[in-house]
Amino acid sequence: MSDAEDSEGRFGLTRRTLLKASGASAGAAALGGCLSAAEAPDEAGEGGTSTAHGNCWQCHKYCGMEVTLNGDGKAQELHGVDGHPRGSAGEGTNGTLCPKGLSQVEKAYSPRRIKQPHVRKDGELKKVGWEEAFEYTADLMESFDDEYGANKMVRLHGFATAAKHEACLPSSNPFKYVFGNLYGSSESVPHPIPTCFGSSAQTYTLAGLGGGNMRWPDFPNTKYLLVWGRNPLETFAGQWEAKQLLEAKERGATIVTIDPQYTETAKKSDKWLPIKPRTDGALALAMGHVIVNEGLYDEDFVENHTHGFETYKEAVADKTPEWAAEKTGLDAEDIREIATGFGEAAPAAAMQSWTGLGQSPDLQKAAQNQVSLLGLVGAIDRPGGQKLWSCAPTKDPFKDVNLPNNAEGKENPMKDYLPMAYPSTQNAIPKAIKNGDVKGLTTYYRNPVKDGAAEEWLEALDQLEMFITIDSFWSSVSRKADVVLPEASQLEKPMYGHGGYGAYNTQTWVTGSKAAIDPQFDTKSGWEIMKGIAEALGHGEYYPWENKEEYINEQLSPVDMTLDELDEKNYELIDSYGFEKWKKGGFANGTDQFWFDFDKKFDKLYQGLSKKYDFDFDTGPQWVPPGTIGDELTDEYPLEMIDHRTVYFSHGGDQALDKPLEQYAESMGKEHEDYRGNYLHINPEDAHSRGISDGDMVSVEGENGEVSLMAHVTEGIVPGTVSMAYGFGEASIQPDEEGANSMMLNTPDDVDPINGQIDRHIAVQVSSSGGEE
Ligand SMILES: Nc1nc2c(c(=O)[nH]1)N[C@H]1C(S)=C(S)[C@@H](COP(=O)(O)OP(=O)(O)OC[C@H]3O[C@@H](n4cnc5c(=O)[nH]c(N)nc54)[C@H](O)[C@@H]3O)O[C@H]1N2
Ligand SMILES: Nc1nc2c(c(=O)[nH]1)N[C@H]1C(S)=C(S)[C@@H](COP(=O)(O)OP(=O)(O)OC[C@H]3O[C@@H](n4cnc5c(=O)[nH]c(N)nc54)[C@H](O)[C@@H]3O)O[C@H]1N2
Ligand code: SF4
Ligand SMILES: [Mo]
Repeated sequence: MSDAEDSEGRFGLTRRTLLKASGASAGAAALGGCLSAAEAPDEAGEGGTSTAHGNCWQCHKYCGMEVTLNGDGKAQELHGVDGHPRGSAGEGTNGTLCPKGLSQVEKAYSPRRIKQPHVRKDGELKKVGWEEAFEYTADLMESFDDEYGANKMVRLHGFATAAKHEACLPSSNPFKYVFGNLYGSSESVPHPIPTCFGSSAQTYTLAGLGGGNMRWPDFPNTKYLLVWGRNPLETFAGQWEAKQLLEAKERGATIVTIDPQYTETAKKSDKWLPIKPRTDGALALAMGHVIVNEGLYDEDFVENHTHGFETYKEAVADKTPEWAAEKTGLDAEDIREIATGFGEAAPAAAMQSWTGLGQSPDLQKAAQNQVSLLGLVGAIDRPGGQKLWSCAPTKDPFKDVNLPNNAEGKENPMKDYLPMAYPSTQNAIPKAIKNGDVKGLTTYYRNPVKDGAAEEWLEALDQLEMFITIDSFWSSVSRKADVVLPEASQLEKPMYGHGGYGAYNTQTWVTGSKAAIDPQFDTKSGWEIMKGIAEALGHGEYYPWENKEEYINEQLSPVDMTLDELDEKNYELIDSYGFEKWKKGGFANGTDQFWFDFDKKFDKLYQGLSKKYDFDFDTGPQWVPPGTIGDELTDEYPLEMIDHRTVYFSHGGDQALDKPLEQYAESMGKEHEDYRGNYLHINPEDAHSRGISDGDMVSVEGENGEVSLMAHVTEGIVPGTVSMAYGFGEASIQPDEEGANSMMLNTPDDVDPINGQIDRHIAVQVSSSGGEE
């Protein structure tokens, strides 16, 4: 057995928690930074409890944390921070943490964590110390460079590094700087395209709103909210969002949820429109038809700040609610009602949309029709409308070290696999590995096997000449790596973030905290891991900072603050800003107009697309029926499978923890079952005609494969559609890989041809796989 299977634990202690403990004497300060767990004086245990701050990073939104530590400096309890921009509804309101945030104590001390660095020796993963791990990594990288060239390695990073759609994540990206700039790997696959919501992100950006701004309206002023292909009461981007949504409802705003599933948000809404998946384009056009015909649009905005209105008018002219009712399965009167409600409330009318319209090429045009409604009623960056957020100024400390770019001019190993209009792709990487075009991979806080082409990924990972992972839990992915560098979780490292969307709609802010506890086991923060690799590669000169706190102090310098000062309260409000940003700065499409029509940029592209698929694509809004590019439902595969998130898990990041697994099973009323996987949500109509009862194990089969999981028979999903939470099954960090990985059914070529977004609408058949678990 390799060392990778090992899993016992021990608890650590920091100098800081000792100093903060009420019983620690002034003399403790004189001990300097050299206390380790083993050296901790016994008296520390008698000091009673103390508190420290933290910032939750489980879904990467920084909710403020108050950490209660016992006399031994061990984290005991977590609470929210009142007034926190992401963890509360704003000034004078309570801060809280969601179930994922609250499970951070379990995460910190979890025996399932990767407890020390591992490197592959004689074919097996062996435990090593950090020094040896860094040396081994650098040697491996150097010989890989000599043999194949550094550019043959692809970088996959999660949110731990800058993600493009999170406009205010730290604008510094050590992962990119070390593996890209210093080492010379030219290709990385970031978010949001092509794994998150590429099909809509690109469209929202072309229209001018920007990929991210479709998610967070100006809650305090909104009167009408369309939650459209999103479930923010479970997928809130921080606690503030769910709270402000519920406050808006209490204040009298109308909330309408448009979703094939009766989500937690649908339950709290004034109206649920159970739409057939991939038919949103029809609904949006019909709404536009009503708004134009009733004269509810903003003539001044349309005339002065938009492009292509004539095309738009033509596109909606014959799209009556009755026409859309037939496509969507909705009631024409409901369509008329929400169109009028939205139009009358504008500009205090907004939308919340994310992956629901972002994970299928058939939805790309739907997203264009949808975002057009905001331009039509002028509800962009006006009180109560779609907000354009601002961030506090920050500094990228690497700006001062004259970082070279050793990747410059190197060939992109994925160049032959790229989509039509986007410079990177993910689903084709396994094929590129098989073809020998890509030979190395590094992943940081990321598991591509749950995203798409799962089976192909699992095979391809075995064919890599070099695989370096920075992760926290063992899985069938991390076990395949040649180097496994274990990262410390968020309570164990300093954190810093600088604003954007949040509880303060017109104020920028910063938040940050020092480490509340020491890195557990023999782990390090990602920042330190990058520094270690850079130094071992002989690039130490580009890491002049002693530690992450010093580095964060530089990031904070534009707001004239240190991490010590920020840690006192955990957050600080910085500057005020207002509305109608587009008057000064222009739209996200780089012009001073909102685009109904993409003719200025996508003319040729849509001509190419029309040739490729037997369909006449327009540059303007239009109806694209499901199955035009994506899967068509057939007699063999008559059901449409989608997937979803729950409040207990952030993607595939916490299924190794017991509490979330228990809570999830309880929420499904299945805690008594000997099963901790995910569930297939299926309508009674579809279940009973197949002889399936609630709690049965079922098999889901598509063109590319078959998976098995437990059925959850529920009216809360429209007939003809089935859905499961992802992050389970094959390659999951769930210790037994229980449940199903929906992406075992995904075919690698099933992507949005324009941007490479992985298609997560798959035609399947479901059958009983023989009784209960
Ligand atoms: N708890 C939790 N919160 C999270 C995350 C997490 O993993 N866990 N991840 C974060 C990230 S990175 C993201 S991208 C967001 C995603 O946030 P959301 O987009 O809210 O994610 P889901 O909960 O999957 O909700 C998508 C909804 O779209 C619906 N849907 C699917 N297909 C269609 C369709 O064709 N039409 C319509 N109208 N609806 C459709 C599904 O039924 C589902 O309810 O969540 C963020 N917040
Ligand atoms: N089937 C399906 N797949 C999807 C989606 C979907 O809707 N359906 N949504 C997509 C979306 S919107 C997004 S944004 C992506 C996100 O996907 P990713 O960026 O890949 O994020 P996670 O799934 O959270 O990453 C899981 C990995 O992080 C590791 N991990 C957990 N905690 C830590 C830590 O503290 N440090 C480090 N270094 N590693 C840690 C886990 O052990 C695991 O290996 O997923 C996409 N994948
Ligand atoms: S919403 Fe939950 S998981 Fe996300 S940062 Fe806040 S507490 Fe953590
Ligand atoms: Mo995402």
